[in-house]
Amino acid sequence: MKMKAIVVGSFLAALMVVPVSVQADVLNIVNGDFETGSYADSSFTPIAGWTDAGTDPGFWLGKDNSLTGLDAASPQSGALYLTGSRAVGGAASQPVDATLSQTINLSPANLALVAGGSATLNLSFYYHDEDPADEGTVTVTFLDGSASELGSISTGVMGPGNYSSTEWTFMELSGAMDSATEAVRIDISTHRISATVSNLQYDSFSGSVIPEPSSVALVGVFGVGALFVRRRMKK
Ligand SMILES: [Ca+2]
Ligand SMILES: [Ca+2]
Repeated sequence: MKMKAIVVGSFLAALMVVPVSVQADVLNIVNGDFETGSYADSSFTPIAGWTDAGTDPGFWLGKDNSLTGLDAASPQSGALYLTGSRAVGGAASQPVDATLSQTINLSPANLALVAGGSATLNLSFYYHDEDPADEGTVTVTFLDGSASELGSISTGVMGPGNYSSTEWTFMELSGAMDSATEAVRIDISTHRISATVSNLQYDSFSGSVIPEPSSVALVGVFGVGALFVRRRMKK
């Protein structure tokens, strides 16, 4: 008797939780913490989930500052971080500018939110840079069903002047999404002002799509979500 009551209660609780997951859904970033792979893997190995479109690798999986004192002493999460420091891979040279990208298709729940015309993308990550000669930028570009660019949001240039130098700094990027958005592309960039090693580190990327701005819009969005899911299930 008691067991049955608990099961029924759990089922009701689950029903009540469902709308919450539709209201805000995570962005399915692959390997956002850079834990898939091995130390010293380069962006040409490649690094799982991420693509380097350059002609030479510009990124590696690093773990400490034993090779150059200017890199992060330890990962912000887990055992590895993303670094622009070629010393990790033993490379003789590296590009002045490098960009590592990942395109993420929105989940059905996120597509429904976006189609409702009131969705905001939130992206967060950690950044480390204590070399004044190196700069980083993270940009998120919104793409429609044909991969055409609808708009973008960017951190702008991040440099040692923007945060405490030897610590990992939490960075957040947020912006309204075009209602035609079906995918987003994250571009992680490094730029070197001088010298030959890009001493920049990134770790722990995560993102979500949240309904904005009003709770009135939220109800409408959930209605669209329910319709969308039903249509997909019929296919
Ligand atoms: Ca990590
Ligand atoms: Ca440097």
